Amino acid sequence: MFDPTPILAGDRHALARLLTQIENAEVSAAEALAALFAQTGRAHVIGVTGAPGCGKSSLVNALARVLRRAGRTVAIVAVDPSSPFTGGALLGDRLRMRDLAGDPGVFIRSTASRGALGGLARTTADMAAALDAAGFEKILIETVGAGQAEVDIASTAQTVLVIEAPGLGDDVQAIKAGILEVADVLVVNKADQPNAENAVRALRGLIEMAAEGRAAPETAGWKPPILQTVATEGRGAEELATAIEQHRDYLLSSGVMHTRERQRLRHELTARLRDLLLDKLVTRLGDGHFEMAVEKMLARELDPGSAARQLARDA
Ligand SMILES: Nc1nc2c(ncn2[C@@H]2O[C@H](COP(=O)(O)OP(=O)(O)O)[C@@H](O)[C@H]2O)c(=O)[nH]1
Ligand SMILES: [Mg+2]
Repeated sequence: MFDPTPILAGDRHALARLLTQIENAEVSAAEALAALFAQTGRAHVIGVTGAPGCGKSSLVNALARVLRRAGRTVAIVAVDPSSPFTGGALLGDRLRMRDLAGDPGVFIRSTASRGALGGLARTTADMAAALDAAGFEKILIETVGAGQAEVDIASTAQTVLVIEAPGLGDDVQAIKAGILEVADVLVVNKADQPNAENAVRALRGLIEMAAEGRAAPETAGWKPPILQTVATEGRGAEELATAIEQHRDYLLSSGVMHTRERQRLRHELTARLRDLLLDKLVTRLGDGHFEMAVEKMLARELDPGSAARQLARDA
């Protein structure tokens, strides 16, 4: 049986061990997360996303320092699936965050694993849950790029920061793919570089368009601010921390926090049920039936809809 006491008491080794188990999708991780679940739901999870090189790690570092000065405990999860073997980017992040190391109020973890089950988004969400249970007040999750995985990870976070930097290709072309719709705070980092104003202007235009396409009408009460920072000097980090706190206040006072949490749990339950039922069904069908259906579909003898209905009926 998993004993949650060390993690709840702030044992960093126990926490690190659990994060590794989560990363490797070990059975013991599921047991631990089940035992810790009642202690979750207290942390403020903040997603930080943007193109490689825009300054996410530097900004997370600057933000963590501001949060520490305000007496908050901070956990950082740097997710970089682009370098699973070399670990190059992760080493860079370690160096950048060196000045935070040794502070017992800070916990830093890098992960490149896509996870065996449920993928990167699942791993990240479970890591956030473990850090939440361990008592960290602010959890910063750094993710690269703007693919679907990043949008999924954004759904784990209550506040999503989208980072842009001037001169990274064609103005704000780095952010597309639906990431703007989930942005709660926009940051133009490297404001010490030329053309920062252009990036701000371009973002403002995109934000207006994205506002029209926003899925959830209850978010109408929040207009994502656009801030400028120079992460390497800590410039704008205080203002960013304030904007993040304002977003949390808005989520709480409007009831959106509650709505989103319910939605998130509903999604998670649906995804887990789907996985379980599919496993059960394939097991019950026995070997070959699934592949046989695929062969028939390949030969155009059977369409996917009918194949699924047949398999579900036969199971
Ligand atoms: N001039 C300038 N350089 C920055 C700023 N923020 C980050 N950098 C540099 O940009 C590079 C990429 O930063 P990093 O934080 O690793 O970006 P990430 O890939 O988004 O995590 C590093 O060489 C940083 O020192 C900034 O505000 N101004
Ligand atoms: Mg980084």
